Amino acid sequence: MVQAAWLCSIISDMWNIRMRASKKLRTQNLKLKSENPKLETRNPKYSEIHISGAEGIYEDNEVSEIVGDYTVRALNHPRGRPDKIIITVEEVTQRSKMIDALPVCTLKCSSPSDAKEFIERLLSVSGISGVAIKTAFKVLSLKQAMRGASLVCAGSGRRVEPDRERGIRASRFGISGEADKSLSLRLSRNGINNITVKEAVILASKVASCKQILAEVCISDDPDYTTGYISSIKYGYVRIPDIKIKGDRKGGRVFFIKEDADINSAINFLERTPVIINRAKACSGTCPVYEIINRYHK
Ligand code: PML
Repeated sequence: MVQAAWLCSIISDMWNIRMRASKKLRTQNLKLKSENPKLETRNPKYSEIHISGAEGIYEDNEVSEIVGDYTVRALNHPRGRPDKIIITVEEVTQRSKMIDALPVCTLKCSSPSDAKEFIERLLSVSGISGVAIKTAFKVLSLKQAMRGASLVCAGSGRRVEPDRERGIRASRFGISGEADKSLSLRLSRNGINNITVKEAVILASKVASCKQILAEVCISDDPDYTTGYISSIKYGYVRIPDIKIKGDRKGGRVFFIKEDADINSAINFLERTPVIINRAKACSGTCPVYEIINRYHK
């Protein structure tokens, strides 16, 4: 009974806070307006563009401060002012799984063509087939980036996410205060202690902790952000500068799943199981691809 009461208290004191800011853009073809002005007023077309997002798992006493921080972040993002901000504050009702952060390093890379070659090599040594790598490149070069990640079978290259527009949303992750401080310190020694890197490391660490996932590749859909990453338990979080040229709006995420995996249970873990990072690992500087390939983490 005592144990049950204790368990209940650590579960109900935690909150998952998620923020998503977006903006509606009118995408009406101007040519149509000149040809038929009525058409535009009757059928204006809009598409929603993603401005920013954030999430974490926090204690009761942090909720109002974090909601305030997320609101300020949403309103002041370099990608522009949103017209919709959704902040969800949801009680964590399951016990969180505690994991280590992935070790971080930056690949020596200075062009998108080198990046492509390095991605192929790193994915291939992670057990991803050529056809699956091809599928991933197709997804990452879609004109309109998917909202979430594509789930690609590591052998056959089949896409198995149930909804190809929405994709899979890695969610319900956070970092403990101590691990957060330690990660910041390690990242700052390499001059990369900023929210973008930190949040990407936290998300990638949760994804890599899913037993059915072999690797992840990510290219930001932010046209001004040209560093992407490949991550896995085996090689850690490998940042790839110049993965695309500045101004390119393409991007997205691909999770490579074992061919024989239980897809629904993997999706359930990625989207719904709360995971907290409670230890940061080594962050090293820039290194060549062969050094990363020769360095196994597990
Ligand atoms: C994003 O949030 O847009 C993805 C950023 C990925 C790379 C972060 C880094 O510089 O390590």
